[in-house]
Amino acid sequence: MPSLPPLPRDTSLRLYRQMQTIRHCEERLAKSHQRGLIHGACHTYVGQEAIAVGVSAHLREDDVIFSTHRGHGHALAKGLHPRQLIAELYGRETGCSRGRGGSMHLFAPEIGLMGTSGIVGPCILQATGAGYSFKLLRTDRVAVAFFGDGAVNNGAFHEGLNMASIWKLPVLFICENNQFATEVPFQYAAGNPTVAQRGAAYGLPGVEADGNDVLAVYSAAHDAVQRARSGGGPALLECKTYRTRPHAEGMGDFTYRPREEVEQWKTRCPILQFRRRLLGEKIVEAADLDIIDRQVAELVEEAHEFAEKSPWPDPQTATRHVFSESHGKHERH
Ligand SMILES: Cc1ncc(C[n+]2csc(CCOP(=O)(O)OP(=O)(O)O)c2C)c(N)n1
Ligand SMILES: [Mg+2]
Repeated sequence: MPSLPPLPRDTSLRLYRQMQTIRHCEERLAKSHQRGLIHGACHTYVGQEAIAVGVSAHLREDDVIFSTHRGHGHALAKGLHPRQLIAELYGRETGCSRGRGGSMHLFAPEIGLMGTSGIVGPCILQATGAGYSFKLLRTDRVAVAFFGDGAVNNGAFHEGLNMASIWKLPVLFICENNQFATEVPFQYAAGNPTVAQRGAAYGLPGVEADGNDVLAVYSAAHDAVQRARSGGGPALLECKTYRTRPHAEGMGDFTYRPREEVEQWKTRCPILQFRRRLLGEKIVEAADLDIIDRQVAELVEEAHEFAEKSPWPDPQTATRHVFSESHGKHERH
């Protein structure tokens, strides 16, 4: 297992703040969904925050991530401001995709957020393609695909991992195994329900981490990112976790899993666990964390107010920023 020295206090506080920011945004968005403020679907990342945060802590702004339908946490961890996230879900001009995309089309290429997506699987191939371009350009940039357990029996998983392996591409494949694809248990859907073991089938390292422990994810991702950046090739990281809200807001939850199971997982909340650990090891005082909690609550409330007051996109511009408008060298002859 990878072993890292204890984290500096500042890094610990940053991880805590980022997880709280994701949680507060998601809880705010869940309420807004009930009020009809959100246009389109809303799949929250509640319970899975440690994964996006633990991985993104090792990424530079010029590294890229490709995400899923459950992508708010990835976007925030890569550096998207809560204002830009919330405004996008409310369909406003100030959103990161200028209100045209919503939850499943969050784009901010200037910070390496290459898109969330409603289609399960392609992010694996897109990240492989980005890794290929980084290798051709002789950079030390890294590409990351975040995807769920529902994507690993999709052909894209086989094709992407195999190609990244034979060409030693700088790609991280992060499987967020929350144990369900919508309402289908992964135990039922997979002949081999241990995703990490599948790395061996493609000749790349497959590592399993506790996805509710931000330090375990941080440590595993540290090794995988360093390896990819220095030319050592791709890695597969399986983060075992659980989503504690329904698949998407507005959906029912207890026809396919027992209420007690959900309640049990709530006690393993990644934020609460990290808080207990920081206090138990006397790395911080409770007052330090309480200040962060208050600051995050204010930040997210302000972002919500900003989004609600923001203008709608001008209907005259509906087709702008949808297709590439660049001409010249891309033009067909
Ligand atoms: C190619 C494709 N097939 C099916 C769907 C319908 N669909 C939407 S979400 C989902 C489940 C995804 O589960 P998982 O990948 O485990 O992600 P999670 O929702 O658990 O985060 C499915 C099957 C889709 N969006 N795309
Ligand atoms: Mg899943």
